[in-house]
Amino acid sequence: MTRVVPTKIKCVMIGDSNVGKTTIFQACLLNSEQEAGGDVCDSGVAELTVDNIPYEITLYDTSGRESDIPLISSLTFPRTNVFVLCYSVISPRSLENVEKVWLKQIAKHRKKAVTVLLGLRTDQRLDKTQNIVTYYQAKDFAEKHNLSGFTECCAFDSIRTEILKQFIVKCHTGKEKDQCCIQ
Ligand SMILES: Nc1nc2c(ncn2[C@@H]2O[C@H](COP(=O)(O)OP(=O)(O)OP(=O)(O)O)[C@@H](O)[C@H]2O)c(=O)[nH]1
Ligand SMILES: [Mg+2]
Repeated sequence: MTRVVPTKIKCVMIGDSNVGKTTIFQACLLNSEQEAGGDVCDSGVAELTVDNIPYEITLYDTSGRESDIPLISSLTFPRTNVFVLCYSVISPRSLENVEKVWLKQIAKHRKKAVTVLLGLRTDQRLDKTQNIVTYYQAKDFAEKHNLSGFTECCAFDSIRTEILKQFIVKCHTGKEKDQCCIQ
């Protein structure tokens, strides 16, 4: 039997420091090898099947320090298929910075890539009423900026982590992209 060659997707996670990028990156790659790429980025490959088609997502976790942006963009942005713009749902400022900092970098370096919004640390929103980003605030943000998708995740929820990987594939293939791929 011939083995179907997986479709490869390069996916780079960017966003402010402390929003949870490394934690979700490690959760997505729980049973895979990870490569340390120096101070500013690490990478690893996640394999999965969606609609009977095999995919290989090479995930890049990057530093959230603004001073590292030139290095991150030159090392990781070329040939990126999907950018995951990460913010923390307990930090409205980190969502503001998606607009002020991170979207501008994509516009500057790789305008045509698929760009999706990912809210992290959702378990920590449960007991709070102030200083949070709600699901609908972020959904509106994603629509306003014409992003290809939006979802939320807690890194310690293995089901949500699996859904996140499928979501990345679906946004890449555009299958659920009438306007926005929302989950
Ligand atoms: N409760 C909870 N804590 C989380 C979650 N994700 C991350 N954290 C915590 O948030 C803190 C920051 O997470 P990191 O993954 O290091 O954040 P980062 O975005 O990689 O930060 P930089 O590498 O500085 O850019 C850590 O203390 C994590 O344990 C989550 O889903 N739930
Ligand atoms: Mg990190």
